[in-house]
Amino acid sequence: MEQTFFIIKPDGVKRGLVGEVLKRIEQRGFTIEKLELRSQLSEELVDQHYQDLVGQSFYPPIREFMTSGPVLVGIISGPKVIETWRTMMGATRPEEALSGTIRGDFAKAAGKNQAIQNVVHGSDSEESAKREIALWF
Ligand code: DAT
Ligand code: MG
Repeated sequence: MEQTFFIIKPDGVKRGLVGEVLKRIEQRGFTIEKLELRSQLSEELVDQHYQDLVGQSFYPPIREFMTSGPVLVGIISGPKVIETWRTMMGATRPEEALSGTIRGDFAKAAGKNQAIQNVVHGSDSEESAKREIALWF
């Protein structure tokens, strides 16, 4: 069965959206295979997770945001879960995320030079799902 890796980011945990996000995963019929609260991420782990973005000028605020508070991380499984979870999350930029998606319903637009705080993460391909699951668990 296909698996993907997800994060409820610091904004999602701080704003009390854990139940809402998990409810949507369960409602959709996906199986929660692993679920862990990580109270403080290291900068090293965040940098490895976002290895493709580390060199970007906008990356330092992302690192700061991801280490700013507890996150919930997990693995979910089901048919086509990688693509379906991405659809359920919605577009990266809150202002572009459609209503009905997690980001479209909950993510707040970021100010200039602020990290985009968009509640959730999900692996974007089979290859990243494998890499991220191995990195985090
Ligand atoms: P996604 O999280 O939708 O997979 P991504 O992998 O391109 O998007 O980027 C990871 C996170 O980094 C994203 O959720 C928000 C932040 N981010 C991406 N591009 C950004 C930008 N141009 N400015 C600020 N933050 C950005
Ligand atoms: Mg991504």
